[in-house]
Amino acid sequence: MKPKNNKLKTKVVIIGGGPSGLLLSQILTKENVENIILESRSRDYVLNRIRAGVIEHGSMELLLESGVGNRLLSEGSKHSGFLISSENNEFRIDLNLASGKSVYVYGQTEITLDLYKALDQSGTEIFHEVKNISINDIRTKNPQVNFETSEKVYQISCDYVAGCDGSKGISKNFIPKEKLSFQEKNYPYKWLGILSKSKPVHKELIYANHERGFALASMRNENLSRYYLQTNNNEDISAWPDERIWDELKKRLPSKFSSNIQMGNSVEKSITPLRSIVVEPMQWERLFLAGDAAHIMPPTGAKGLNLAFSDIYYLSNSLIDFYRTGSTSTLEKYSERALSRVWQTVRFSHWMTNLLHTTDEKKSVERQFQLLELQELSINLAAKKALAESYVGTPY
Ligand code: RFL
Ligand code: PHB
Repeated sequence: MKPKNNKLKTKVVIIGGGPSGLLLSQILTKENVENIILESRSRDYVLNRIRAGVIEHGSMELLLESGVGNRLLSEGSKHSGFLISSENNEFRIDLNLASGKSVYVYGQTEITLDLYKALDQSGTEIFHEVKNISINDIRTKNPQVNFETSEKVYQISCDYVAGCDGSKGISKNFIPKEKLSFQEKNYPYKWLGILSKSKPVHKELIYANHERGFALASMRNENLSRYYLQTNNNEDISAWPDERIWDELKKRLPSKFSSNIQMGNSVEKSITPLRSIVVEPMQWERLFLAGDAAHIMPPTGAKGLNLAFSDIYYLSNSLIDFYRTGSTSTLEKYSERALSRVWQTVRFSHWMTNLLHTTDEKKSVERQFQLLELQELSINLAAKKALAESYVGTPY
């Protein structure tokens, strides 16, 4: 029998220790707003999850202000453009068209590590491998969060709860169903990702539109490449040995790049379905949702992590404002402010996904429209500028 009811008290309980939860904790801790993180996985598992790589200008600034951006600036690489190819021809999107801004290539894994180091230094409490979280009394001034570890059963009383537990998290289940709307779109393809110890094929990212399907050549550093391939929804990772992936990448990237591709061993391989989901509202009483817990989108625009960070910007500011002034007026506006940026970003990710992926019907009207739009984008400066502005991220 586990000992019962170890009682704790804090201001904000953060459910989920991914990038959203860790960054929220870091910003609150810097402002002396006490908080506790509850994470269902082990620290090692969280630190080894390979995900995002492209960091918007605003995310870089937010990380710097939060005291965790120095390594991003010294070890990440600044990218002022990327290539789009259509069959064998490519053109460049100059990100400087967006008021001179750039993006940074720096792995989500590294950001998570930087955040853990900062939180260790400040002594923030993080419980790992927690189970059976329940949120109670969320409509009162004194919500309670119950959970278990392998040794003990805990109860934390707090002022607010932040649900930062990703798309499969449990926080949103504590909002009455009739209060929530889920808007969902599933795409008819998946992304197969491979991380390989090899020199990237080009110094900038290449988004490749090809009749065989979309491909993306990305990187983590000059010795670590990250590639993605569009696959059918019914495909399994076991059907994709490394050789087949390299073969397919060579076919989909323009020949001047694919002839240089270095085929290193894969360090990680994964397959992800593509979906857009928006949960509204992002607040109910004293429970706030942020990051993937509230929205996910296809990774084509490199937006998920960046959008999670803009939520955290709004949420942390609102909480800090409450603890400074006692007024809940900015907290009450959180959901509306966050959602306006969410919808813009989900729309952009959807547009970029449709522009670059192909369906089985190669001669369809959609394919003709797509090729025309790519051709237009390759020559139209206003269209390039609009894409650059969305890609570096709208200000918040
Ligand atoms: P996360 O990262 O899912 O973290 C949620 C955390 O909550 C924990 N958790 C729980 N904890 C306690 N109790 C429970 N019941 C829990 N259930 C879950 C989980 O273990 C986890 O630690 O959500 P967060 O923090 O909101 O961060 C979001 C980002 O991870 C995500 O949006 C990005 O990775 C998306 N994404 C990209 N975003 C970008 O901005 N740029 C990119 O280049 C980019 N590339 C990508 C991506 C996502 C990808 N996949 C795998 C979906 C590329 C890919 C392939
Ligand atoms: C990545 O490097 O993981 C990456 C880059 C750009 C994207 C998505 C993922 O659009």
